[in-house]
Amino acid sequence: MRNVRAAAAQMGPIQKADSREAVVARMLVLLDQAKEAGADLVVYPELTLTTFFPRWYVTDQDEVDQWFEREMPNAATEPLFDRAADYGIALSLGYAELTEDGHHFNTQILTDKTGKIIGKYRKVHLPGHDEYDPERTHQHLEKRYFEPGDLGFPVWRVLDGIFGMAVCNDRRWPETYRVMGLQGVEMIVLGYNTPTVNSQKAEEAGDLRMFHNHIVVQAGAYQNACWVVSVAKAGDEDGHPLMGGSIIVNPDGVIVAQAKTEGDELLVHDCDLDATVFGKETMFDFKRHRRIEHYGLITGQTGVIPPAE
Ligand code: CDT
Repeated sequence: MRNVRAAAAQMGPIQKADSREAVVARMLVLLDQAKEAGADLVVYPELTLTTFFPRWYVTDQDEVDQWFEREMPNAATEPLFDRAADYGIALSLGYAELTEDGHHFNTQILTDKTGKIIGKYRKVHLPGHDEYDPERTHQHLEKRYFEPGDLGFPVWRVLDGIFGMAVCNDRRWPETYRVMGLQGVEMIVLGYNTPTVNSQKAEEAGDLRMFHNHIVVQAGAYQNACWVVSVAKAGDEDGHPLMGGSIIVNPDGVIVAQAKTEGDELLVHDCDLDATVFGKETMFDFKRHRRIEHYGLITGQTGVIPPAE
C-alpha cells in the first residue's frame, strides 16, 4: 500500500478587492485543518490567489498584470510555503504567472514535503475568447490574458508515486488524462473556476453543469486508472457565481469525497496509489490494448472534417 492522504482545499469566493495576504490567511486555515487531519498533500484551486479575473474586460496591461505573480513563492505566499514545509505537507496551487521575459500563463505548481517546487504545469486548453463579446451574459477572457501552456502534460515522481496536474478546462478533454496516463500517472491534481451560469446559454441547468463537471473527471480517472483530486474556487465573486462540487475520485471513477458547500472547505481522503495497478494491468493496460494505428486524427487535426456529401 502506498497511501497518500490527499486534501482538496476548496476555496470560497475571492473578491476583486481582496488582497493576496487575506487569501493566504484563508489558505493557512485550510492548511492547519489538513495538518490536523494528517494530510500528505493539499490541493488548492485554479487562480487561488485572486478573483477569477478573466471575467473582467480590461485594456490596460499594467492593470491586468496586477493579477499576475512574478515569482513563486513571493512575499505574500512565503508564509504558506514555510508552514507547509514545517508541517511536512506537499502543496499544489494555481496562480497567474508572469515570466521574466513577459509571458502570461495560467499555472499550477506542485511542491514536495519540504516546500520545494518540483513541478510546474501551464494550462493548455484555454476556454473563452480574446475580445469583448456583447452577446455573452459575462465575459470569459482567458484567451486574451493567457498564452496556451508550453510545457505539455509532464508527470513527476513525488510522495512515492507519479503525479500530474491540469487546470480547469483541461479536465474536459480526454487527451489531458491520456497523455499523463501514458506516463503512468497515479494521481492528477487540478483546480477550477467554473461559472455557475453558461454565458452563452443562460437556461442551461445548474445540475447539468455539475454533472458535466463530475463526469469528465470520473471518466478521466477510470479510463487511465488514476486518482483525481479536483478542486473548485466557488461562490459569489462580485456578483458572479462559481460552482462548487470539488471531488476526489478513485481509479474506478467513483467519487469518494465531495464538497457540500460553496465556501472554504477541506475534503480529506486516503488514496492508495497501489489501487491504480489493477486497472493499469487489465482493462487499461495500454501496451496490450491500444491501437495507435487508428488514432492519427487525434494529433493530426484539431477541428472536425466531415466526409464529403
Ligand atoms: N476556468 C475555466 O477554464 N473555466 C471553464 C469554463 C469555460 S466557459 C467559457 C471550465 O471549463 O470550467
